[in-house]
Amino acid sequence: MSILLTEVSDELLGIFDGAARVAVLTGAGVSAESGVPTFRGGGGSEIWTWRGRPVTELSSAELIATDPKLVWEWFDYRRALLKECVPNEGHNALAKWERRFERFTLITQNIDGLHREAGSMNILELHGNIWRARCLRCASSFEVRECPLEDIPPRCFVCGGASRPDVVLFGEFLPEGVFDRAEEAAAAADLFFVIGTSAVVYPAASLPIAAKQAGARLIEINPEQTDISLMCDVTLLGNAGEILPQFLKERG
Ligand code: BJW
Ligand code: ZN
Repeated sequence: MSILLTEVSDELLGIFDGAARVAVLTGAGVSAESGVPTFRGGGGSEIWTWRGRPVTELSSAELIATDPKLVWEWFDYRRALLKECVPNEGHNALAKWERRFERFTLITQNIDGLHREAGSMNILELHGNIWRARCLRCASSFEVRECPLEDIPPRCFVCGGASRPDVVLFGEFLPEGVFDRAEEAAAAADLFFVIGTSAVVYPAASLPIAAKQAGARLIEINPEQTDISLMCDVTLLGNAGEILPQFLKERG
């Protein structure tokens, strides 16, 4: 049975305090309060739009194969917006959670780098990172902070080859090993949080299902109910930046 709450109850604090192995899956909603648009809206968040084209088309394996320059321009536009964004209270709380548990894994679908900026350490970036590029010739991955980009595509530091954004587009496989580690953390968790994601993009959306099947308690944090709400033990209806710090409040 799924319970709907609007704030963290004493019973939930008890479950949180008693957990040893915690895993968290975050999505675009966790960065919404930092001013980062989401992909599908929800909770009053802004949606990414660019030149009237849907994200599913812009961030796709098809487009990067046919028009890589356009894909770089789309990412350059987003990098300029993200450059102005800083972590919010939700990111900050998750960085503090990490120190409380025997084992803590932060699995994120976000490519904005804000979890790391907030101080989280054990992060699995399922969909890559917008501040990195990957060489199409030698496969080296390297940081690119320049924004706006002077040359498109940026050239590889190692071999001078052309690069692409080091992110996972629709129709592409996730980086080798990262998803395996996420699956392992989900299966080992006694408490699994699903935060700020519509949980429609696979394979990320299979992680809460795997955690539940392996016996974890599932807690969702989202201002709206989603495709997986019914499967969750509790859905906390609210903004991540308001709900997440409540788990850190003084115990009575
Ligand atoms: C708040 C809030 C606040 C607001 N606080 N919350 C099985 C079935 C059907 C299809 C597939 C399947 N398996 C694979 C597929 C295909 C596809 C897929 O899943 N499609 C679905 C849409 C159906 N998956 C793939 O292509 C994946 N690759 C793959 O499976 O490889 C194998 C393969 C290869 C070849 C052919 C076929 C298979 C790769 C997926 C990569 C996803 N990439 C993107 C773009 C990354 C780069 C970029 O940024 O441009 O990743 S898509 C986009 O969606 C982005 C996100 O990480 C991802 C998830 O979105 P997220 O984070 O959930 O955001 P939203 O906007 O959807 O939701 C925001 C939520 O926040 C809402 O719920 C709000 O309410 C909430 N919110 N304010 C808390 N303040
Ligand atoms: Zn190279």
